[in-house]
Amino acid sequence: MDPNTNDLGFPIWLRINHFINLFCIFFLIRSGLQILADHPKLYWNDHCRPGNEWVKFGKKKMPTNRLFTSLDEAEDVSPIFAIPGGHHNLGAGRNWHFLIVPLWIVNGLCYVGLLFATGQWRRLIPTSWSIFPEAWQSVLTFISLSIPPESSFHPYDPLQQLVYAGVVFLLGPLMIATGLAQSPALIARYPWYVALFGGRQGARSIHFIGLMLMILYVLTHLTMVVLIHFPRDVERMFSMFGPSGLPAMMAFISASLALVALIGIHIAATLYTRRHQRSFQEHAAKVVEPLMRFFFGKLRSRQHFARQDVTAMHHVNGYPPENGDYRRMAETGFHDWRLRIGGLVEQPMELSLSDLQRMPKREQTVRHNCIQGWTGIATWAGVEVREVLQHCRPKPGARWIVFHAFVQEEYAPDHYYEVLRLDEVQDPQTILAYEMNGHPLPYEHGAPCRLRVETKVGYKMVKYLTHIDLVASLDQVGFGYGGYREDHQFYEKVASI
Ligand SMILES: Nc1nc2c(c(=O)[nH]1)N[C@H]1C(S)=C(S)[C@@H](COP(=O)(O)O)O[C@H]1N2
Ligand SMILES: [Mo]
Repeated sequence: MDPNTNDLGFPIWLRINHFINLFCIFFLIRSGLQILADHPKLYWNDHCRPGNEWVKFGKKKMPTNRLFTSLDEAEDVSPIFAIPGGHHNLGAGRNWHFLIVPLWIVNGLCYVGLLFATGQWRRLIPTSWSIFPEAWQSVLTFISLSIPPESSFHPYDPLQQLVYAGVVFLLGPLMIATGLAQSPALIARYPWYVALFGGRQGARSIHFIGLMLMILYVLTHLTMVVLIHFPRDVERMFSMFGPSGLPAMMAFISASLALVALIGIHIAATLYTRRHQRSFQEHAAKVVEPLMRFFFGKLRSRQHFARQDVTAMHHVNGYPPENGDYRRMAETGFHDWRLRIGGLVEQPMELSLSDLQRMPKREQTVRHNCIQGWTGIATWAGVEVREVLQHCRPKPGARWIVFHAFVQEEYAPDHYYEVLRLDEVQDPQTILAYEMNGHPLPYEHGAPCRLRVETKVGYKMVKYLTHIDLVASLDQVGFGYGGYREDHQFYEKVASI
């Protein structure tokens, strides 16, 4: 072994960096499990056909004889494993994930930078091919349940070195790459990128496998620290002879304190998130939303799937309205339905289905990305929102555009509504769709007319439209957080990933 490596030690920056990393990883794992629980099924293609998943968690069985929605498929998860735990706390789980990711990445970049700046890289990066046979020897030693002799343990044995290098330089970047590939905005703009992973479900599946590897790594790493390093430290502490007694005691105490602090922070964060969902949502939004807008906000969709890519059984979220108003209109083929556009516009309008059909028609075959995790591909046709806006001419003060739906029983007495910023609906693939796969919109997918905005996750695309309002401030809409899901389920309003 390179003699230099014996003198590397553990500089203070390395310890702090390590602590921050562990702090982040725990949050990422726990919030990741929360996100997974909302659609605990993984697939290898973007059709997400029921029964086609390669792995599934939870015991729920979906009915085959009637409509079910993806909300019915969500599973509960214990707060011991997930943050914040519970049922459908997806909004808070995502906020934790996206709050921590930037910190984790910055910390990781500092780590790699300092590794190379200080020569510490020799700890991690193998400099000889002999590392592979040597690592194999270590595997054999561990299988025989003995611990490699201390002399060959400094700073790391070859197996450790290989695993550490793999985690830092392969697993970490892969998690970032497959995480990014789940942003609807990014993959709508660069469809080739997500194709690298075999689609969004491929990226999601690989992200999950990475998560499992990460958990495995953290567990073995911590076990090793507790089983091997702690006893050695204690032994040296008690020997107290020579130079190693005091540093060993310091190492033991600081590592123990760090672990206790980590657990304490997690318990506190979990309780806080569960008890103060609204205030957590507000605080997280200050960080998460600007970052999301900065990285994904300006991307325009450039998706063009082929007709034969269309998903045969597209998932549904949100049951069709059952009430008299909606029924009556449905019975006459929505002949009496009018889409009202009002608020801060020069020219309020009432458009019938045939008015919409007479306007320039746009057709697009695109992927739908539900925030819960499933996807589906369909051809949607309708009128560009920007075209309609040209006719009604927004007033200067108008900043937000609100889409309102018919009352659905699951949300009664309220109704579903979502808000987009006016500049977010300028994408030509943002349309008021009245056709799906060449037919009038089916009931379950939003008849007679629904919004499609291809750079956002699905909850923004209001189905069963009744009216559209232009407003100056979010305070004028619901509780003021940007839509029904934001108001009631604590989602954030940018929805680009
Ligand atoms: N009116 C209304 N629109 C809605 C919803 C809803 O519950 N009600 N669910 C949203 C969510 S979360 C998703 S993923 C998509 C699902 O569209 P689909 O049912 O056509 O697949 O619709 C969105 N629009
Ligand atoms: Mo969704």
